[in-house]
Amino acid sequence: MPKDLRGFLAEYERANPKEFCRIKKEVDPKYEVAAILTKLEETRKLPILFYEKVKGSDLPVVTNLYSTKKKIASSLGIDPQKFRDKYLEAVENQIPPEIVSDGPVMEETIGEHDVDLKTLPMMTYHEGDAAPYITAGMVLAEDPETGKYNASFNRLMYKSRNRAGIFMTVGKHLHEIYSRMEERGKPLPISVSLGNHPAWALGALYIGAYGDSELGIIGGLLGGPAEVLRGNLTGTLFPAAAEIVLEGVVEPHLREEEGPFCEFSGYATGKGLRPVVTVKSMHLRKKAIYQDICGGQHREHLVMATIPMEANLYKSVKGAVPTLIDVHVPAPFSLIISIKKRFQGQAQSAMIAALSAEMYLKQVIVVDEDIDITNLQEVIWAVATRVQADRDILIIPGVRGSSLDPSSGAEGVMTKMGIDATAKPFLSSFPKRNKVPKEVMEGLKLEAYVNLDKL
Ligand SMILES: Cc1cc2nc3c(=O)[nH]c(=O)nc-3n(C[C@H](O)[C@H](O)[C@H](O)COP(=O)(O)O)c2cc1C
Ligand SMILES: [Mn+2]
Repeated sequence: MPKDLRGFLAEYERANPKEFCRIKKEVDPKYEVAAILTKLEETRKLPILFYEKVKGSDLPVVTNLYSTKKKIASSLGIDPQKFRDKYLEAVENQIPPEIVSDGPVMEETIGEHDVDLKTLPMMTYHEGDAAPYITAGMVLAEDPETGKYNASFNRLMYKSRNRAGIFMTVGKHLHEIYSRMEERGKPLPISVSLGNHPAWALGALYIGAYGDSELGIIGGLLGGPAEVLRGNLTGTLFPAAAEIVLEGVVEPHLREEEGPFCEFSGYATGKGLRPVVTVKSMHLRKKAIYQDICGGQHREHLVMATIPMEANLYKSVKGAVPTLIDVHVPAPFSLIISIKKRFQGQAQSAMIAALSAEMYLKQVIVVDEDIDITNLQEVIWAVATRVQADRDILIIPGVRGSSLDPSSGAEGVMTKMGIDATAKPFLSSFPKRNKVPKEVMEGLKLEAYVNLDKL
């Protein structure tokens, strides 16, 4: 199994030529890349897109890489059905990273005075975007107390040659590390890497406790240590086989306008005063490939974020309700849980466990085991026929959530909601669902009564 992005791309293109689209015609990074993806999604086609020529940059661009579970699963050599097992196995069997002394990303280095973000094919996706953005950058940063590294994705807004605004959700781990450095009055060194093997993205999107090691999970997913280099300018770690790495620092007590940016929530989130990254150097592989993740509500963002989120939430809710059946994230900030309710109060235990495990969650619906949680019509039917609002809705005001929800208060303080859509008191004592007897359904041949070809 290849352990870097270009190895994976070559293998995927060979095995699935119809799902890999090379585009030779020059494309404009302003709006055109988003327009092409939007139109393709309308036709339900989701190939990996490889743009050989992007206006204004020498670097080719790969995008839509995580648009289907199949693509990500094949990068790990597993069946898409096995994601949850594989992910939780990696969380349980972490492999610590290995610091190596050299790696492909060191093939070219551009120093502090020459570095220019404009050489990267940063994209502008939607009318509401404040500037070109880097969206597929994975940030590594070290906690000043424990020395542990955190990995996360954070959007970067182009400001000038060597400066970019960074969006760190208040309450998430990178923001906590930055706050700890800021309390000490020190700049936070970070690395931003683009173009990693998909296992890095799955690991970075882990939503565990502060201090849990995403790098260890990446190792678990890769089946061997994540290889990292220590930057000699900033002292921070970065992936040795990334396509592109930016080393930089985030200055303390400095805030500038960042945003708006059209987000996965479906909205351009308002401007905020946010920290700024000063880029100190750029490392690149020869013929580096720039990775892009189209901003907004596109398949890629939703698919890649949902895999680790569902695995993590499954684990957390299972800890509270042993008879958990399944979890499903159908839309931003939303979760549906099915349980086999044995005791009163278990739907509430499930929703509290889920809301505590993932800060971004805002609404949770709990249903019984007879409901297909991937079928939203069935879920809404359960809400319509098993819920009394004054009895079954849990409302928790004043909780931290995502500031990307435009209905939230200042920087993401919001009211969270759980809906207990299980039958009361139990499914077994609830009116029976309409059902023709099983033996009749199985024994009856429709063709004996109806000529289907004529209908
Ligand atoms: C493409 C993509 C872009 C993201 N951009 C941001 C961002 O700009 N800011 C942010 O706080 N989280 C962003 N996230 C979500 C975080 O990366 C994610 O919540 C991660 O688990 C946070 O890491 P942590 O749990 O260590 O805090 C993004 C996720 C994806 C998939
Ligand atoms: Mn973390």
